[in-house]
Amino acid sequence: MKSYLVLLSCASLTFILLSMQSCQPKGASAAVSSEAAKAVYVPPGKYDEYYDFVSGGFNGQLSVYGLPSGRLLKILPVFSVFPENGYGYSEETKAMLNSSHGFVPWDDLHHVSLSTTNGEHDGRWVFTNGVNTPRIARLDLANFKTMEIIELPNSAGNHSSPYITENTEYVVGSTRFSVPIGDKVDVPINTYKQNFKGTVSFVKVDPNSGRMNIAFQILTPGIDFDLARGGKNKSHDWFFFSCYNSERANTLLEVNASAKDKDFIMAINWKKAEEYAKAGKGKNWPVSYAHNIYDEKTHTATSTMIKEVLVLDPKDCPDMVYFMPCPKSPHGCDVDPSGEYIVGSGKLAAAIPVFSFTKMEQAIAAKNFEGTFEGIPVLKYDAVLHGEVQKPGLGPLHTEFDEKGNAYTSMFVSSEIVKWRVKDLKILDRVPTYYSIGHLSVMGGPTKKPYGKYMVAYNKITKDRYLPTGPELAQSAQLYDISGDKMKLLLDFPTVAEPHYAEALPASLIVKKNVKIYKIEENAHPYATKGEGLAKVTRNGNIVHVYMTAIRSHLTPDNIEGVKVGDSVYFHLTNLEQDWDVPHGFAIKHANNAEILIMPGETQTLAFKPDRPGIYPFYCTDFCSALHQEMQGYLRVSPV
Ligand code: CUK
Ligand code: CUA
Repeated sequence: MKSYLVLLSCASLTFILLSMQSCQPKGASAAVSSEAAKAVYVPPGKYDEYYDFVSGGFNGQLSVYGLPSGRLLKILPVFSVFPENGYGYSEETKAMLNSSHGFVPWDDLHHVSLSTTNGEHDGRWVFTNGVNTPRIARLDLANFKTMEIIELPNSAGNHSSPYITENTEYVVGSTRFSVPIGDKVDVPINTYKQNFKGTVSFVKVDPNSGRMNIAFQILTPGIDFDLARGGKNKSHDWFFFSCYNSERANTLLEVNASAKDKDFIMAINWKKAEEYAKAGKGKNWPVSYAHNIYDEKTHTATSTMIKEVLVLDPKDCPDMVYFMPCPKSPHGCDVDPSGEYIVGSGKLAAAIPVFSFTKMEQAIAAKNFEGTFEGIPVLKYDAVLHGEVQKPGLGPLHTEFDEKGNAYTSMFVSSEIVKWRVKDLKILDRVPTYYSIGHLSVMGGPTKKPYGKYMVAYNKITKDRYLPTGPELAQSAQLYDISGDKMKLLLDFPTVAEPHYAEALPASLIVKKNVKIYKIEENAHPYATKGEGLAKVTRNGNIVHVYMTAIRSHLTPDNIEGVKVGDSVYFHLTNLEQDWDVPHGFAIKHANNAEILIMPGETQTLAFKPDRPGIYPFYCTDFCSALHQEMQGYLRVSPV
């Protein structure tokens, strides 16, 4: 009888989901005020106010937009190879995509975290997560480059990541797909409940260099971790994670993982975890994971394989992990600017629960538990609840905050954003999104001091918003003005692949730090050629190194002979320019590879193994001057 009811409610939920998707709010040309165009217009030659870093989802990249114009400025490769600049193709960048499973040139990038100091944006780094091969990347906002990628062992489906603590002490990773970990990995799938587990990784970030290393992992029961946020102010020492599938189903999750009324928000006291790690409460597990670092002096990435990781088991570490019951399959888990309120968003719940950090501390002190789950104390729902936002809409997902004490929650199923007041949980306004919004992003929304002003909806479904482009439509974002009482739609702009999440920051935080060129005299690449007169070709066995230079408007050397079929030829191209915005590119006919793009002062290498005799033209691929077409040359390949 019970399971029949469950099936019934799931069937009706599926019905709601399907019917909502087939009858989105009507009127693609919905109300936009005549002021909207003015509000988003950035005159030619003027800059946008905000940089917006938008995840590319299944394209594994990060795109950079200007706001409020919605202009696409750049695509930054992170977890995927990128022919535009040779990322993952050049000899220097291949190591960035190395993993314990070898070269993995794709991932699913969902989330973005901008580094903060004392809870406010500092404009230094952006962290992103790779979901599929669990990884975390760090990009530097001075050069807009992926500088570091660290793989997370003992995990699968790194979804609630790369969220950060207030001072960027840590960036976290987690396990969405529980898997057998440790030494027993080949087990029947139906032994999920006994054998499947996960970890939460706390990756320490060096405050000066930004370098990451996994400080410790915390063993978690076999439930699915979805999203997370670090505490602020009084909750500074804590991290909160949403988790679903506390049923621990391993099949038909849409039925079996939604059986229970409540799942959990997991609260971790990371300060305490640090102490336990220091006190030797953890165990070093033998594992293998890659740590890839790009060095800006040598313009080269190196990959190191690390062989163990420190794991803390909550069983050995009391008062470190707690569960707060949260209705029903929570997705979003967000902390307000004060650090007092934690918002869990049950996708299937009728209300939005808001938890109080103060009450949580009191409940912990009073041991006000309703029981334990896998040995971890479960606090009483009523004891930790600040209150519920009633009848917010259908399918609450994510919440962000403005500077005036308001919260904004995305509603996937009813395709809208609901604005409510944190203090009294009163709903103040609602506005449709086109269509089926996932995340939303308020300017500075995850920080201690939100800027407000604009909010962007990142939508899962586009339907009729743009000119159709075949069966595959562009994904879509929408910009809203949130400066007044009512939210106002200003602009639609298409995004690059699926924009799960994004975070924006004032352009003024970055512009000053922006690297313009690399000084040629500081180039420490082992094959750098620091002047045209130094260009040369060397041979060692069947390895040929071409030390080549590029400067408007010639490549040196431009006639290369003496290469034989089967040789491994390395073109090390140094761009001798010392002017801003004069890259040169390089490609050679038939190379089973991409081009490379070399910034002023930089050296990059394209490897080529000719398989037949002939004359192979090469040329500069980036239009660099009136004589760009003249930047070309020939490689002669002779029979052995
Ligand atoms: S998300 Cu990854 S499924 Cu709501 Cu952060 Cu889109
Ligand atoms: Cu150099 Cu085109």
